[in-house]
Amino acid sequence: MSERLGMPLSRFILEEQKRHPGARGEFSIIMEQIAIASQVIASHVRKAGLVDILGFTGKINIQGEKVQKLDELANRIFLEAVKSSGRFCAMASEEMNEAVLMANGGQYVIAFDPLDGSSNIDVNVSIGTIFSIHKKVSQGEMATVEDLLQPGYKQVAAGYIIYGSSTMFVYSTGHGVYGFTFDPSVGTYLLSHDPIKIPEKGKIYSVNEANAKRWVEEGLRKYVEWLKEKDEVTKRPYTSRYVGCMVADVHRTLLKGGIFMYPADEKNRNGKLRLLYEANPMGFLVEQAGGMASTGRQRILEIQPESLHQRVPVILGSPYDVEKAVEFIEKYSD
Ligand code: P6P
Repeated sequence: MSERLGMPLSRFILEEQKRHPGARGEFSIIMEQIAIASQVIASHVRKAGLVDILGFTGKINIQGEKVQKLDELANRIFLEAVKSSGRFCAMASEEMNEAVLMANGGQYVIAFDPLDGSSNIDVNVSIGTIFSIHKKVSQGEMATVEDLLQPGYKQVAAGYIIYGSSTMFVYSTGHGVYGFTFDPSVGTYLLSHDPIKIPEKGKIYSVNEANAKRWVEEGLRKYVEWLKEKDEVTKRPYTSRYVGCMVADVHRTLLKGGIFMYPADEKNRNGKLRLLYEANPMGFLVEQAGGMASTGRQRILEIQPESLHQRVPVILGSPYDVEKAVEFIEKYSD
């Protein structure tokens, strides 16, 4: 039992900085601002049913999805917090067609999904915020899109906030994954998961099976049918859990083990989930927790991004389970 449990997020970040020489106070400022933004977003999410911010703005975002008012609000809140930290010179968001590029001396860039799973807002199911942070690599004063188009293994930090039965802040700076639970009586996040380690093998698979007939990979259809067969040795059949919000499904997979998938299908030839602000940050966290994150054909974190809103197939979770899915893909690949 970690004696650090209950430690406030701000103190934990300072302790972590002392443990990693060379880390300046940047992360403290960055994580503090992100945490504050998440608390403001959480306050709006918690009363979404009461305040007339439900329903659509009528606008369509770059994904071709109707934009919920809460999506726009969350984007504005997160963007302002990131800008006010003064540490970022480039920002990309699911809610913004173009990146925000600045020449403000910031040495970091961030990609985020301000409110993932927003279709769940109106039915009071968990939603979340996801963020991915890289170091600026371009030489000029002004940030460039290339600063945002870096492979996932170069992330210096990634995390998510899940607005569920409790509000949790989960992040990693490359030295393990840590979970903090918001305590309203204290008014801040307290360390509750120190650290998060994904089980080697799970018993839960998480995928929208309605798409199964359209999946590009025949091997995944065979794999999911295999999971349903009875076998004592491999503890099958697995059980199925699917929230329809990546943050919620990945959070459960991190804690309980198993596998989460959003495969490529005939409608979404590159999958539905976005590389920069969904697959990369979640893949980074899952690997930091001891798991694996693959497209089925390659490690997600090794993909060289080509565009801000690029999509990729996602298969992530416990090593045993991801390796088994990849094995089926290879076996049935034509
Ligand atoms: P489907 C939410 O809209 C999202 O982007 C992810 O959070 C989630 O995993 C996925 O889409 C759900 O998609 O097609 O199963 O509803």
